[in-house]
Amino acid sequence: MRVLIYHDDVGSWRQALTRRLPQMEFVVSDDGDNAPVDYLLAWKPPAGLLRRHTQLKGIINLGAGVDALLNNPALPRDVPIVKLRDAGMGPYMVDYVRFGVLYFQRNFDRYLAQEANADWRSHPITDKANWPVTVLGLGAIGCHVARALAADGFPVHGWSRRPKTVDGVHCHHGADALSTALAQTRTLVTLLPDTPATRGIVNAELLAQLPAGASLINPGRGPLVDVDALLAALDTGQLRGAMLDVFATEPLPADSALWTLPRVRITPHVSAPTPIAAAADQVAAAITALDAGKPVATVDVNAGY
Ligand code: OXD
Repeated sequence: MRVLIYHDDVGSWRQALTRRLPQMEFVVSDDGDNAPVDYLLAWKPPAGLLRRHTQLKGIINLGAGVDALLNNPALPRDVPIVKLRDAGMGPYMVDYVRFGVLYFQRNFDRYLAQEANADWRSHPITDKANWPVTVLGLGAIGCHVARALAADGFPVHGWSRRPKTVDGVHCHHGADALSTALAQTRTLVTLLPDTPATRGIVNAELLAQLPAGASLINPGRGPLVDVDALLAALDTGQLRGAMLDVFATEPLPADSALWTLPRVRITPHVSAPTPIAAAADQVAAAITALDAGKPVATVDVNAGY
């Protein structure tokens, strides 16, 4: 069986997978060989590569978000797609979000601004118990984050499209319940997939439902946030600050207004890289199951995740 890998770090993936599945032949896209392959393991493959391989039995997305793959015009519609589910990304995401929540809850944003004026004022600490955090999106990574923050002592609300139960988390679902969660949020964390239903979900209407002075952390997907609405909410103080890791256009263009705002922290899509060792175990299990015709959780192409 031949498996084609397409990834920036193709060498590490090939090594990790060959060690796990020595009976399979792993080829990389620059081998210059267009012989048919059975499976494609890829992160953001170009359309040309998908067009060349017409006999795929399965595609494994080497990341959690499938938006780029599903938006690829050459994606075959009848091939099962498996995506990474947490696969070691959850703990990285917890670190990123926990840092962001503490950044606002412990007033680091204010102290950072004060440094410029040698301003030694202190601010009272709001207890974690009085700092509700809402996580939009309870997929594998959203659940991991929600559980960890709840264990830290924050009241955590989780919101998803369909009903979910997560230990220690107040779970809400459906459009009507979103307002209930938002109304009591000090920090909003967006970990939804980028789908037609979620694009621009963080808009003026949503931001207006947060208590004044709330904060936003978006390590999910850039298109979830309507940037004009975000800028307006920062301007009026409705939002105290934002920590953003992902953007509709990446790299974030140098002329984006977001770079100029002291109350916005920007990181270059680094919140939760895929740890190859943990992910390779999941990928190896998925190809083995697919090839044996065993049930594997696949992406719902219509739902977009
Ligand atoms: C992912 C990502 O989806 O890194 O895995 O953005």
